Amino acid sequence: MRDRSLLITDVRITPILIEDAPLLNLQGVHQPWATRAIIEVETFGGTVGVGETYGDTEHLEALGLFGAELVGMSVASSNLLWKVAERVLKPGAVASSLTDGKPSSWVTGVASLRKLHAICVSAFEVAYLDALGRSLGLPVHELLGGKVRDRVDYAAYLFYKWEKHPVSGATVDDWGAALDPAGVVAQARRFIDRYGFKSIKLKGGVFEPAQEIAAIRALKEEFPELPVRLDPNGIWSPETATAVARELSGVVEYLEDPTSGQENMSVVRKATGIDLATNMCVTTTDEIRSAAELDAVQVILCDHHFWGGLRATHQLAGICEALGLGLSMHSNTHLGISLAAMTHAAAAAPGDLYACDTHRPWQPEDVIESPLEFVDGAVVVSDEPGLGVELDHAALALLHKRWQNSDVRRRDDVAAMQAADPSWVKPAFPRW
Ligand code: GKR
Ligand code: MG
Repeated sequence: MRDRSLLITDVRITPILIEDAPLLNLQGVHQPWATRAIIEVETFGGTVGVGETYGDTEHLEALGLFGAELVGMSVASSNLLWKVAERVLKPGAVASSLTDGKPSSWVTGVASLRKLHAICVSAFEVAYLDALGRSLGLPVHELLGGKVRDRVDYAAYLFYKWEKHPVSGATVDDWGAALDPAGVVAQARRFIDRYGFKSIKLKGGVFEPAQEIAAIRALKEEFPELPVRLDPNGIWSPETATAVARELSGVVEYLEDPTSGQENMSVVRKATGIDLATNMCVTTTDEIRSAAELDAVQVILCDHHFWGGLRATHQLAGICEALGLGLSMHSNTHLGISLAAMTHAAAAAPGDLYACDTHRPWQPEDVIESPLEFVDGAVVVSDEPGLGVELDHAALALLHKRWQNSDVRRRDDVAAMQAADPSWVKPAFPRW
């Protein structure tokens, strides 16, 4: 007998804009505002579950089509979300940029119909699990089989950055610029003093490899006991990546996407034996087999937002364990609902987990009451029902109003860079 109280009576998708710092990457620079979408599903029993995902126009349209199909479904039936995706999200019904096989501007592999399905399923699966957990009085990690760790470690995610946004002049933070090894080390020191992070990741692909190697060496000198990673988002040729790997062998914990594509990654691995991680060349389940056969990656960075949700993350953890691959988590600009979801998924993931990436310290705002904190580099896993977070309705309304009053509708780091430097062109791969 179906529990009527779990049936969905309303679905709300609220686009918002959040402040973002002028963080540099291979494409350009983060805009002053980043888009996100906040999902709410309300049940007949009056419970509301929340989710958070990408908020650019094309995703909002797809989420809208998808969300409209969910009234009357049970929040205990997230497997059926895949069926809804197959029925509703077809080429022609969604923006072609979401399925065109080109690299996504979120630097998360290529766009595909399968990935779009996974993105929409994930956004609502998190909200379903939150609502179900709240209704049953169980934390989300228990709906995933229970936590195998009480705390989830996150990494200090360093970025080369400007002091302020060049056009608006906005300073989202008082961290100042970080444009050389000394600036990067100072940023790491502040991250570690403030949050106690025990792993360091530097977003690279911004400067010539020699400068980024110098920054990594400076970090290692300053924090010899901490593992350090470098991620140039695939912008080096296999030859350059091999040369960098030779220089940084024994210095970095792993190199993340030093070059593009599984074949090139495999070349670097074969030549150097260095461990390689990815959130670009393995981003869907069907890409895992070839990567394992080629020995192209040793660590997969899961991101529940595009892997298909928290249960898909759990499955991926099992696959990684079976194949002897390491697991970590990828992040894009996000707020506290996503951090809570990542923490529950990571808490329940079997096997060893590398400290997870998070952009969370870079965004000063949130849409939840009592934002989650990093203590000793970790987030303590909540045992409260659902995700364990409460939506801050006033904050949500404010950030939605900002979205309504603005014309920022999607992430565009290239345009943001061109606003500062009209001669900037999106770099061709490989750049170095
Ligand atoms: O936020 O600029 C950024 C990152 O470059 C992000 O878009 C990447 O997806 O963090 C990411 C990564 O690990 O590749
Ligand atoms: Mg990466």
